[in-house]
Parts: sequence; C-alpha cells; structure tokens
Amino acid sequence: MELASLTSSLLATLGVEKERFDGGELAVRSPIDGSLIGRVGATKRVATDAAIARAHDAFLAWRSVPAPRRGELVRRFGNLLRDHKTDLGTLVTIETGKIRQEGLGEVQEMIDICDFACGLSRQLYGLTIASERPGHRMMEQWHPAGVVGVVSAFNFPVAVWAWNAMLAWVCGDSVVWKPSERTPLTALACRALFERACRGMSEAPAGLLEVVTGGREHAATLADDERIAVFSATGSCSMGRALAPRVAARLARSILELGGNNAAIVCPSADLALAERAILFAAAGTAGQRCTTLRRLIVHESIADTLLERLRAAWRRIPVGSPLDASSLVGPLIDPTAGAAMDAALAEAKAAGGKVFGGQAVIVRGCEDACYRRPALVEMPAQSDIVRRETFAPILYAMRYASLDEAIALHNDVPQGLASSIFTRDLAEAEHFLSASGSDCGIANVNIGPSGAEIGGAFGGEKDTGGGRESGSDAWKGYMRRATCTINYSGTLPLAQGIRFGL
Ligand code: UN1
Repeated sequence: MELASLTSSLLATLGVEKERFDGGELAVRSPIDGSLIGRVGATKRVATDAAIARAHDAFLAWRSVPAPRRGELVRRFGNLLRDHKTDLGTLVTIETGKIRQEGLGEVQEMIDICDFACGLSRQLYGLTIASERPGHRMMEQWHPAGVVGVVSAFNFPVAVWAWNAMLAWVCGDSVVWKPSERTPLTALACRALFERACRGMSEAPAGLLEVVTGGREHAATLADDERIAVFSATGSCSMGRALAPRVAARLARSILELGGNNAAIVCPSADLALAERAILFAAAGTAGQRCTTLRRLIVHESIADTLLERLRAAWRRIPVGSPLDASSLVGPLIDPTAGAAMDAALAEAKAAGGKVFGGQAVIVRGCEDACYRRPALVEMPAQSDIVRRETFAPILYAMRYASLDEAIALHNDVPQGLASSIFTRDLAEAEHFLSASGSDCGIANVNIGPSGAEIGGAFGGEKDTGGGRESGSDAWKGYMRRATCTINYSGTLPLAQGIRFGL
C-alpha cells in the first residue's frame, strides 16, 4: 500500500478527522521514501494565543480536581494506547522512519509512563519538618504549577511528550504541545486519543491538551508567553541556546533535554560478546538518531584490535532498509540534510586522521527519494573537534586508552553530558566510573549501553545537555510548585531565631 493511504487509514482508526491532515501549508513527508503523507495547517499567532488561553482556563479548573482522579484520566489514556499500540506504533514508523520494533517500543514507553504517572497521582508527597518553635509544625505542599509548554523532537515524537504530559496532568497542570514540524501527525493522533480518554470524565475540562503546529517561531511564542509556567524542550543544543534565555528573561522555569555525545568505556575484563551486542543497539539503533545514541567508544588498548574487528564484522552485516520490512535493523535518516551532515562529519573525521569503515549511501528499491546510510565506525587517533560535536547520524568514533583515569578524562571532555556506560567485570572500575570523580553524565550505566533508558528513572543530563530531568523518580517536582507552610497551634508567638520583637 502507498504510504499516504496507509497513513490516512491509520489516522482515521486513531480518530483524526481528514481535514486536520489534508490541505494545510506544512507538508509532511515520510523519511521511508520521501513521499507526501499529509498536509497540516500551521497554527496562526492568534490561534496559538487562544490555545494558551484555553489551556490556562483548563489549569484553573484541573488544579482543584483530586490528584487520584487526574491519575484516572491518565490511566484511561494508557488503556487507549494499549488498544492502539500497533496503529500508533506503525504511524511512528512511517513518520520517523524508525523500525517497527522501535515504533512499538516507543508506544510501550508511553504506556509505561501512564502507569507510572497514575501510581504517582497518589504519591505527590510533601515532607513534615521539625519546627524550632514550640507548638509549630512545618510542612511542604506540592501544588500544580500552571500551563506546561512542551516542545518535542522528531526522533521520539510521542514518548518524550508523554513523559512530560502524563506528569503534568497528574500534577494538575495543562499542556500546550508544539511537536516537531516533521512529526505533527503522531501528535494529532495522540490528541485524538486523549480527547477520547477525556470523554465520559466530567472533571476533565476542555483545554487540558492544546497542540500548536509549526516551526521555531511557534516554540519561541511558547517560550515568551507569561502564561506558560514550565517550558520543557527536547532538541538540539542550539535550539536550547535560542529558547532558554527567552524563558529565563521572564524568570520562568525550563526543563531542557538537549544534545548528547554519549560514550562507552570498554575495559580489559569486559564480556566482549555482551559489549558487542550492546554497542550495536546503542550505536546503530534508531539509525543513530537518539539523543542517547552511543557516539564514542573508548577501548582499552589491550582489547581494541579484537573488539574493533568484531564490530567491523557486525557492522558489515547490519541490514539497512525500509523500516516497515521486518528484517531491517536500520532505517532511513530523517531527511537529506541529515545525510549531508553525516557525509560532512565523515569527511571531517577522515581529514583529522580517522579510518572510516561503512557510512556509504544505500539505495533502497522504491525509496530512491529517501536517505539511507550504512552505520559508520571510525577509528580516531584523538578526540578531535568532530568527535566532540553531536552529529545526529549513525557514526561511532572509536579511540584507545591505557589507564582508566585517562579513559574517564576523555569520556568527560565533551560539551554534552547525557548518557554514558562502562563495560567491565571489575567492581572497582565500575564503582569508580559511577562515583563523583567518574562519569559526569545524568545517566551512567554498567554493562549496558547508554541508550534505551527505562521510564522509572529521572532522564536528562548535565552541561550542554541542559540540566533538565523528565520521566521517573522525582522529576514530577519540576511540574509543581512547592509551598513551605508553617502552622502555629501554640497560642503564643515565638519568633524564629529567638528574635524578640514587640512593644
Ligand atoms: C531521546 O532520544 O530524546 O533512553 C529520548 C532512550 C529512550 C529515550 C530517548 N528511552 O534512548
């Protein structure tokens, strides 16, 4: 079936009306074959303003609905995702080009965060704190923050939005979502499913989810708007650099999840068969287009020849092809610009003394207008500028080390600080890597690759990655405001710090 008709039948099943993805000014193309799969309207400035106003009104009502009832809405949404996992997962594949397994995995990640958020809706705990004054009690309360603006990227078009939106909703917030202009169709599908979840739940006000479609200027509008209390953005470091100062200028809160330049250190004691499998998934999976993709390999010199030979053998066998074909492990890059960026990075690596293996363009029959590349493995003499930059493509740079201190120094010597891993069977090496003087990333793993995190942990990273935390653990606190409350039941008025003040 043609991708356009497959897309429209999936959208119809998911409840999206035809006029929403037909006839608008934004052309949506599938990276699978470059064909047109929809036309979405760009939200006008006045309509964006009205959407934020509706979201703000929704917040004013929603904040007083008991949190477990808010969790019930998220539970309903999660059940609809279960019912439509295959449809939405296929749409993710068509719109992003990720393979079917990963499209389904992305929807599973949404279902998981729904479960997590639903449980969380009964656990938005505050502390009780010992007061220094007699007859006083101190406590913390967590209250809804307001409207959460979510700007999401093409590579995880729905899961990362779900990390934000599910927490926001159970926390009593409303959401205005600006999806990537490359992936608005999956966003429309999520909105349709969410509207279905809201039906039959009288407490759910209209405006809990507003979707605005468009480009950078739409993201900037959200960043600038006083009514957006929390601005959560996922994307490149340059996008973060452009938007974060605008949010800071109005003293509002940002949650930033920006670029990664994730590395793995492979130690002499590592289980090489396990490391090889982990490296393959982390470096080549999602065609190298995860923020957590493995981009740098730091291998002990005693095992480097063996491991790199094994990896070259694996790289030679990676099936590149249409992501709808069950035998493909690597699908297309998002667009020709991404392919050109990959080619330019490989040329720069070569000029810096790199030995490039793979990376060639692949012509997939019937998909000649798309951009397929073989994953590249590049042995580098040093961590040169190109290695220190994030190229959003399947390029793995390999370097050698002699001492673990040297490896960790190399590991941390990049601007980004998202995900990291070490492969070792030596406990002391593993602990050193996880310690304060080890990996400087927000995610540090032992004997698994840097990508494919579970939703239960807080997700995000340091340095140019932006410092934000989303998803599990106590990331929910970023979507609420904290009130420190002191209650005096003593009948007298002792002042803190023993101050005496009175006539
Ligand atoms: C991203 O690429 O922005 O850990 C998110 C992972 C996924 C999420 C990636 N769970 O790779």
